[in-house]
Amino acid sequence: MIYDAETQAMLDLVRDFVNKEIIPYVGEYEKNNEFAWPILHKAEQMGLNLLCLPEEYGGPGLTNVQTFAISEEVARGDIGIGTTLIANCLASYPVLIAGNDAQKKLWFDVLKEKGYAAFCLTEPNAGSDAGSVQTTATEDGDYYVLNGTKSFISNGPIAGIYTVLASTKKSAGIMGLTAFIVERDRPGISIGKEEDKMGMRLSCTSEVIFDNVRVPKDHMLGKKNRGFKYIMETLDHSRAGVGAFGVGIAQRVVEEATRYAKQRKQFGQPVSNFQSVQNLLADMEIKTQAARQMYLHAASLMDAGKPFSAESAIAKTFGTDTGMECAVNGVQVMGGYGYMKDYPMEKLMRDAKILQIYEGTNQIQRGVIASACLKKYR
Ligand code: COS
Repeated sequence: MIYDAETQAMLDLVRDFVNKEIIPYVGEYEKNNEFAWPILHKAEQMGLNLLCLPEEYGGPGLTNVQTFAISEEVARGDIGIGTTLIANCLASYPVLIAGNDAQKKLWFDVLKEKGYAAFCLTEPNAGSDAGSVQTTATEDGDYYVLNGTKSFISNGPIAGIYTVLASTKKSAGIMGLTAFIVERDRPGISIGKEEDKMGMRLSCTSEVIFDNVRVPKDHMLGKKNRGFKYIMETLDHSRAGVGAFGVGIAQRVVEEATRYAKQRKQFGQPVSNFQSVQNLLADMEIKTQAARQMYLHAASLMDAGKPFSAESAIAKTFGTDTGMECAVNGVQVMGGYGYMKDYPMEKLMRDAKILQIYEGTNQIQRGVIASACLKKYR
């Protein structure tokens, strides 16, 4: 895909921001175990936390191609910063898919004011098996009363508003799940355990606990007991964006590894002269370029209003497997130095791993892709 001039100008701006304001500083924040608010506030000024806001609600009205291409650029800088900013899109999709005008206005007004949102699906016993949600929403007059614990929630501690999947009919399994908008300041919401992660350390991840939280009935998204479908559609959408994150990491790795290989001398010459190193670099470049086309293809289908579920899963799987493979090989190109914290490569390797896991493991994605094949090829 060749970007139009407007998209290319946006991407150039973001790349410049990432090079100047993200890449030089993230290592230090991570070392000091500090949340990178100063970087995030600068990113907010560029609107990077509001990428998926439609124009009618005061947003940029970007296409999916633009949103995901920008996501790649941000991920090239840091996956924790990327997840913090772009988890807002994941949290917003259920509202975009199933919300009415009043709900969209409420959601985007709070998001603009507070800056961050979170998507509350996962629970201790509902990970890949997303339909096993145990959080309940019980009717009480004009309200639903929510009880339960959500886990591994990106932006949990900093979000001003949540999308939450809860059971409204226990006996009905996935056909008894309903989606809600829940503001953070409702009584009964608290933040539980904050996770200490291997990588993606500049994103905050926590439990969000709902203890008799009263939510007005007009905060229910779409139809009662149809929430699982909206959440699956949300994940179909967001997964191509995770593929773009994988491409961002892969792109950064190939740049760092090539630069290093050109200046590192062994046997009296730069190691970039050796074919074994060149082969590693070439494979990184091939897969990075291929993975980029995959997420852009899924995004183009979305923009054209065509089905994209399998293509999004393909983009997620290949993009994030590529991110991980490139990071592992990037460490290899740099040898012992790649393993040390003095260089960014070990962080890229730790960061890449989560992408093969979150928003649906790559094993789940392969299941989605295979079931599309089984329907398609008769
Ligand atoms: N779009 C719309 N509706 C969908 C859907 C999709 N992509 N996938 C499933 N559904 C709906 C359908 O209505 C389906 O009913 P039909 O038989 O009428 O089509 C119903 O849900 C049940 O589908 P299925 O039987 O495939 O559901 P499963 O419980 O087997 O789960 C997977 C399917 C595994 C794909 C799903 O649970 C999943 O994506 N898991 C991973 C969750 C995840 O990503 N977790 C991480 C979140 S971190 S943010």
